[in-house]
Amino acid sequence: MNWEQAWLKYEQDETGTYASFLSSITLKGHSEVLDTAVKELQLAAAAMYGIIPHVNESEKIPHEGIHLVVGDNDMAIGTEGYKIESYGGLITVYGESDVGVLYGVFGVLRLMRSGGIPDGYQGVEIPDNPLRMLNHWDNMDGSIERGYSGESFFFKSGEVIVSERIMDYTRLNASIGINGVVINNVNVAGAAIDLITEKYREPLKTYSDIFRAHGIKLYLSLDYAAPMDIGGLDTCDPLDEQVITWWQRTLDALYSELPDMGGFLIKADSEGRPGPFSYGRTHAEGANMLGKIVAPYGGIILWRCFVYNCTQDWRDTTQDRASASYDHFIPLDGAFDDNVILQIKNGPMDFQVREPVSPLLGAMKATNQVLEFQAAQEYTGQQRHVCYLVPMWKEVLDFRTHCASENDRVRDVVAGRTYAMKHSGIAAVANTGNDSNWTGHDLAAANYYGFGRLIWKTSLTSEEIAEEWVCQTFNREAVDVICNMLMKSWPAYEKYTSPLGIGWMVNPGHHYGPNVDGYEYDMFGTYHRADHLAMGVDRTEAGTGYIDQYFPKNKRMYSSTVTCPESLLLFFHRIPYSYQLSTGKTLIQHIYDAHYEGVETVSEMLEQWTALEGTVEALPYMRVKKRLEHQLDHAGLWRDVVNSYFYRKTLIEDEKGRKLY
Ligand code: GCW
Repeated sequence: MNWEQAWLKYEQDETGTYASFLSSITLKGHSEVLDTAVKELQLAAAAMYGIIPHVNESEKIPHEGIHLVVGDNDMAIGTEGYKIESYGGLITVYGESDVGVLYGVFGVLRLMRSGGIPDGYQGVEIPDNPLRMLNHWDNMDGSIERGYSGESFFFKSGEVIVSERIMDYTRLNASIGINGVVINNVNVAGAAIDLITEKYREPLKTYSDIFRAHGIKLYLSLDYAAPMDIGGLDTCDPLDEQVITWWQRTLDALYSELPDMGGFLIKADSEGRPGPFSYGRTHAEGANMLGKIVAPYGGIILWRCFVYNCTQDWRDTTQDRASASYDHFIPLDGAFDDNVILQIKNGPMDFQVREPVSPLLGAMKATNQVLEFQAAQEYTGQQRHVCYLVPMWKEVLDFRTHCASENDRVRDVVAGRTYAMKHSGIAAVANTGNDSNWTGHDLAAANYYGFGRLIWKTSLTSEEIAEEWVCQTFNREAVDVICNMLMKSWPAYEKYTSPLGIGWMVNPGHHYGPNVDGYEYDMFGTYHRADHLAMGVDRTEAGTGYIDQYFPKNKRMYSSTVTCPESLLLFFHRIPYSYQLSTGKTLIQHIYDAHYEGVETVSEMLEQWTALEGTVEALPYMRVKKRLEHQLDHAGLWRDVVNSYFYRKTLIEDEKGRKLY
């Protein structure tokens, strides 16, 4: 096997604490999901204690071991919730459905290896978000768009790979509560257009079977122009009868063989992708056409809101990329069918290290909404830098939109607590690949794990999630150090890259490494607008007017430089370099200092990690050390490039007299 088990490696437990529990499993009845649960317990028992548990099928309540109970409890825990109880020698896992029991079993195994299960323990868990999805941007040639962990484990040379690894991948997902997976890139091209055809049916059936046994649904990204690209039509107009018939026939055939497909994800009219705009149709017309076809199968259509003009003239200061999604979709609120869900990136731009929350979240009162995060670290160090994203995601989820007088936080909106949505939840662009440790950087697995855990239970803290993950991936002795490193990683990354919410100072194309003017002076650049006096974008009413998209309280907050959170100051305002921040520092001095501080933190992180030699396994130890050494060099480059740029623009000296090139 050339892959590792990440947080499911079930390290040998010499204390023997849970050996007696894991020696017998009692359950009533059969189902493929229950079988999965039993298998997982067997795996853990073998690896942790070298035992093979007795599996008993019985109606009677056992005295000891692990008891799996489906259905007969009187708690309203929903089809995915579970309850764990531990009394004497018995741990009982209740679920209303077998999937609930499976999640409960993963819950038990997690507790055994992190917080512990004391006698008398009782815990109920119900997922906060109905849809908990991963979106893979994997291409069928094996490459992964914005992938930093090797090649795809789904596709190679135009074929769908069926391997044992898919099983382990699925277990990792189920263990953190993921219930939907889109396996192919939203930019659907080449062989991927054919994924919906007979050609790939067999391997997709295998995927769907494995997923189903773990409570997960398979989704595909669609090419909106498929009726033309593979259907031989000369249009993909969603109101054209031939187009509708083509989709109907194609998707009927697909569902007849894959009846539990979850549905489809679509990127339309965005960055060159085809879509309904070409035919003068709205996104609602475009999405509902597909929605109607999959509705009888219980299928859903996830329609992305990442729609903007990527060829904006830099001289035109009235247009603002940040405003685009809202402008496109707000007029359509209420026009989407109830199995169509709009998928909205967390910020109005594109997964920068710091962005405000997308004003679209919460603004549509009559439209299903899914929030999209990016676990793949496209703009946050590409999994060569450590950047633990859970704290960022928590800030997004905790943000008060003021769209209602209560239950108005982003986490309420996407959980479906604010408005009566039929479907809602959270998706992340996945950060996995076929590297042996799944995520390239061993510490990037904290984002994979953390995403699942956070969206299951948004009240978990970033520290709690990090601690659980370290206990299961490394060991208890490493918890303090690794959690501390993780917790300071995002703030550090933010400090040594682009300042105060402005973003984008990366090399165009691959997006790695500093290039302050890379996007600014590309054909369409409109990002930091720095000159020798000031920088930042005025998005107030005097500027692009973007702040109008927020509910009044937030609009007021962002409109003034005094109340605007300083971390977003340059996103919302154009600020002279001599402007004094709340710390008493000028903007320019802040830029210099933050860049030095960020690099300092990375140097601390490297020292902390080095002290773990012998505490964590040798292989991951070396892998992480190498990446941290690179990070330190590269953070230094960021600091010098950004600081020198602003020094040369402004000719203002660093008060601390440090080296500026
Ligand atoms: O930011 C851009 C990425 C593209 C990506 C796109 C999107 C899949 O650089 O690689 O395409 O976002 O989210 O659709």
